[in-house]
Amino acid sequence: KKICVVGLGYIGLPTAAMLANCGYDVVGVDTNKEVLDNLNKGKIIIEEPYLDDLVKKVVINKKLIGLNTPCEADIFIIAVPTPINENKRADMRYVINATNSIVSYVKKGDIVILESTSPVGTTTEIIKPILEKTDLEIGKDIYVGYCPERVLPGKILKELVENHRVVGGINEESAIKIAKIYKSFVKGHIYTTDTKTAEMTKLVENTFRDVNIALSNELLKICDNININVWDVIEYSNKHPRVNLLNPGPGVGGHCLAVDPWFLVESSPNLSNIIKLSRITNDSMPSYMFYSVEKLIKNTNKKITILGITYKPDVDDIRESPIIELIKILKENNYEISIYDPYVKNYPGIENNLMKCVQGSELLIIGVNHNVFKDINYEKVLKAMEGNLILDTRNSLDKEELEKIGFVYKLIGSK
Ligand code: SAJ
Repeated sequence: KKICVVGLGYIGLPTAAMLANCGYDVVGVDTNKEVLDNLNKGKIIIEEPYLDDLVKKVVINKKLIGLNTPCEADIFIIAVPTPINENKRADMRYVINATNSIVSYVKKGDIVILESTSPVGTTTEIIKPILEKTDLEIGKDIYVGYCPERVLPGKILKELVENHRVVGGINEESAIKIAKIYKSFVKGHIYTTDTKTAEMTKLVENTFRDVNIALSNELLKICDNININVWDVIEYSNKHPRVNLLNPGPGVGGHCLAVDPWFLVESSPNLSNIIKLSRITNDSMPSYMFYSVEKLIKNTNKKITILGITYKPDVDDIRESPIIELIKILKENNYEISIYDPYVKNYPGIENNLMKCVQGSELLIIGVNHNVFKDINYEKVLKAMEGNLILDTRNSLDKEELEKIGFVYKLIGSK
């Protein structure tokens, strides 16, 4: 069977490679020439453990090829981005374009699956009407459904296989046929339901995490205000069998948690109070980090170095990164800053020489806890710096060790 995967991003590419590895003939479609040129050489341009080896293997075996337009296939998978616009409403342009782009290739008996995280109703109200242009009967001549991805960037290949999946079919037959396809590589259970339930489930999962992080971020502010160490409070609270607080931090980034809860707010604005407030709380954290910086140094002539700007550790993704927001605020307030992140290649002002970067710095901000930062020689760093301050926004470094070598270490949310 032949599969056409439209969108070769963080989700489309690993899914395409996985299906190709299971024996399907897969065509990956993307409009980005750089992605296609690399893919057809067996290479990837994103940072994701083991994905490079898998892609290389299936491209060499000719099971996966990249094209810039869709083609005739038995199964179509749409995995394109669903961002939000400035009014915090879903921008469905890519989903609409992708669906339109496959219409002339869809034939009787084919299966069409949407994977992109989308507002509730997308499959029935956007995908279905577009596919009706084929004059084929939806659910009878062609099978349509929604199967959201649930993988964690950094662990994509592992979670693609191990996680349970939810498939929402436009009718039962569609759901069963789609579940069978995923069964080829998913070891977890595959639950079948209707499309709206599956769409809602995906949004709820990410909202759950966002709301819980917001609670911890709010606790951080409260603890700061009453002079208590929030990390101790979280540690002790989590000793309770039914409490599991998440980590506070500089804010919530990435293309999922910072976006998806807004789809729920959009659908029921007067009812989604906690969800909206959580988004606002998490979005307020970069400003709160700035306030923490200003408590440490209030002199615009001093240089600040930021270590790590991605939205979370050990990835190269800076989409919605709260540290990028913090950088913006620091710049607006005329701080001189230098930026170091070994995972990020093309960000304005990024420096790939750590020692050059910290030269003359008054303050070091740990923006994200990349694992490689543990191996930094902080003694050497301190010597190159002008001052001796560290602000850790991720609770990632050893206070005692740093203080022993002469740093003044400040962890957010601690006294
Ligand atoms: N974060 C905190 N505190 C925490 C955990 C995370 O501040 O305790 C921050 C991170 O630093 C990061 C953001 O939240 O900025 C999101 O990171 P994440 O690791 O929680 O999640 P993502 O965005 O990489 O992936 C999420 C996952 N969803 C859930 O865990 C419910 C993943 O399973 C989804 O597939 C993915 O969204 C998606 O694509 O929807």
